[in-house]
Amino acid sequence: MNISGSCRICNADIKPFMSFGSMPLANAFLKETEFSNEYFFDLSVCFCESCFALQLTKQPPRELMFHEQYPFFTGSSKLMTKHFSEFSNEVSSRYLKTQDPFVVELGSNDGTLLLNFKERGMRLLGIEPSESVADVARQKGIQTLGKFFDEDLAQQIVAEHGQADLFLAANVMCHIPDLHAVVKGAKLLLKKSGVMVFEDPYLGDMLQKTSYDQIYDEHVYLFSLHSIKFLFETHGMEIVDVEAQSTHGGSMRYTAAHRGQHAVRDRVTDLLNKERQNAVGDPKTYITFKEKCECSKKKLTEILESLHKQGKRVVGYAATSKSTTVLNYCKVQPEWIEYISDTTPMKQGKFSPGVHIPIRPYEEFKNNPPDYALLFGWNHREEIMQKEKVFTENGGKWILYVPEVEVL
Ligand code: DWN
Repeated sequence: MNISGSCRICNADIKPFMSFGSMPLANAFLKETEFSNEYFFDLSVCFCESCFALQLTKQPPRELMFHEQYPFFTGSSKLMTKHFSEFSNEVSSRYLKTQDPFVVELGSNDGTLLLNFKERGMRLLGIEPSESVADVARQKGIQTLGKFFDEDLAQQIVAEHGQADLFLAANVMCHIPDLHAVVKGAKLLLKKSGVMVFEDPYLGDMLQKTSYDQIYDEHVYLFSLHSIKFLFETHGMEIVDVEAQSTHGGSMRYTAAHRGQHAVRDRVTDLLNKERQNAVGDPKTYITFKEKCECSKKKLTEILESLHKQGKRVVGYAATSKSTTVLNYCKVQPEWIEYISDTTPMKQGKFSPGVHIPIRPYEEFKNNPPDYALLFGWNHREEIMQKEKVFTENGGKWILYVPEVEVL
């Protein structure tokens, strides 16, 4: 833990404050024949006291994480699909008032968000390097470039399509180590009146809920508004609006614009003040966070071990990326969890990264319910609890670990 480096956003010196140990890639679900070649890296996090960004000490190469086998499809959650429909309504009425607007999305995944703009007949373009999900978007008629975004790509897009009115990114910015290249690209891409609207899991929520499972290979950052403000101001842009979202366990939606082109909403200053009041920039906050993670780990493993000894059937619910951090950090024993139920065909029949718990279709959970379900998809709690009313009414129990470890 004595490695040090520079903050990727503001270049200040940073040092790791917490190690999660050796970790596989969160979405590298694998077959039994692949166990011996599994990729592991040391997952540790640093906090930048200067711009208030939490970040990974090291991130694996992006081509190992985002490729033609990438198994996360945005459309797998009904509530997220609804969220993106509402998102499109809000930004359209607020920012797309010109004739023939052009909308570009960074990390457009399976096209769930862009489809809403397509239905309004707007010009649009997706940018998505993971071919598995990009292909699904193309099947919906959404033109998608299978590339990583930077200044060069921004220039190519402008040359071919003209400048954009709206540049979107949902749960994408926190995955990109070189954000300066993205913001330089956004500046080129956007018209003078254009805006970039993006949302990502919010550092303040992660600290408050001890949702340490937001930390994994793909999430190179957990942002505060302070860090995002610094980033955009470095490139002559500014943050003009922020809005808290309940999605993905607590996210923040940021709106960035060319400096001086849009009024800055009061809630930007309000959130900056709140972050200072909540000591988001205080190193002591991160020592407390680390202690809370260790406590959560201890409580969860005690429950799982005890249920195993009692012969209870425990099944994981949703093979989320986040579950990889929980299972490996908590050193969960594969025999404690019978399998993980998941609705994504690409994950089914494979094993969870690192711990190697089988992933099975949701129908198994439904047809032969276990005694306990360990809710790895806690961020979809409302949707899942609604769907699993019968399981709960029949005495099925839920194990939760965010914000507290508890059995319901
Ligand atoms: O940032 C990211 C977010 C947006 O999405 C990525 N790095 C990857 C991914 O994270 P995740 O895998 O933790 O996302 P979710 O949305 O919490 O989990 C999705 C998984 O949960 C899918 O495999 C489908 C599964 N699921 C399920 O089996 N039953 C989801 C729901 C709602 C369900 O009812």
